[in-house]
Amino acid sequence: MTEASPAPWTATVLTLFPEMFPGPLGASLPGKALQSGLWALETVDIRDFARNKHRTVDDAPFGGGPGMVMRPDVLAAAIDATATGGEDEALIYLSPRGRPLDQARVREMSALRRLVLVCGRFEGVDERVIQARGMQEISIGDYVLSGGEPAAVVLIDACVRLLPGVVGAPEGLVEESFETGLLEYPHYTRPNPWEGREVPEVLLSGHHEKVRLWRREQAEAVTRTRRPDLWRRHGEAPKDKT
Ligand code: 4GX
Repeated sequence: MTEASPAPWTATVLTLFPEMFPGPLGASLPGKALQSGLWALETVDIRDFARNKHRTVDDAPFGGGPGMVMRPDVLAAAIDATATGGEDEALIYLSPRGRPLDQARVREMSALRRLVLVCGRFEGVDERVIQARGMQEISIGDYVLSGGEPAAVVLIDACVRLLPGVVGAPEGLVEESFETGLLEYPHYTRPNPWEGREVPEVLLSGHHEKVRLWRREQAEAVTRTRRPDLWRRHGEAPKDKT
């Protein structure tokens, strides 16, 4: 007899544009993992929860000003029909006002059972629905998108690649930027030379210990110059023996 497999890690996206999914999540690594049932994707069309015949989801801001705001009643109805409020689930609003996304947060979210991601359009959503439903606000960076959907894609992609069985060699994940607290060392492959540029000699030497030390130096140098913020935090973090 074959066992029914338990529900996989699931992303449920609340959006006015369900046709934007799976989008890039249907290709490459996340796409293959989706096909193999290692994770699941659901979309909920927020407009299905509109209450009038015109299916209105937005309205003018109180206090005046440009643009439109997503109505709290419509969004709350979509959330209440979707989210369970269980502690194996996170309810997230993607917004430039949110706490910046980082790899530690991605790791936590990939360890849950389900993410419910709310994608705002217009100037945003009524503040009261964020409070009333206890939504976590997360930003993918200091720039403004035309909607939360590309941010949801980014967040889901980052989570999915950490799920068991999605990335072939999990050792590779440990060495990565942000897991070590450093940016990655530079990579090289054939041909050598290429356009007159030589691959660093040490990489051709076969001395594994020298290669390891060279890569560590390179990672430190690039982190120090490009990301002084990461470099300072790396300096504060407890070091391992290597
Ligand atoms: N990281 N956007 C949210 C609507 C909006 C506008 C103003 C709150 C205030 C974004 C980001 C992002 C575009 C999603 C605007 N919400 N999301 N949307 N940066 O730019 O996550």
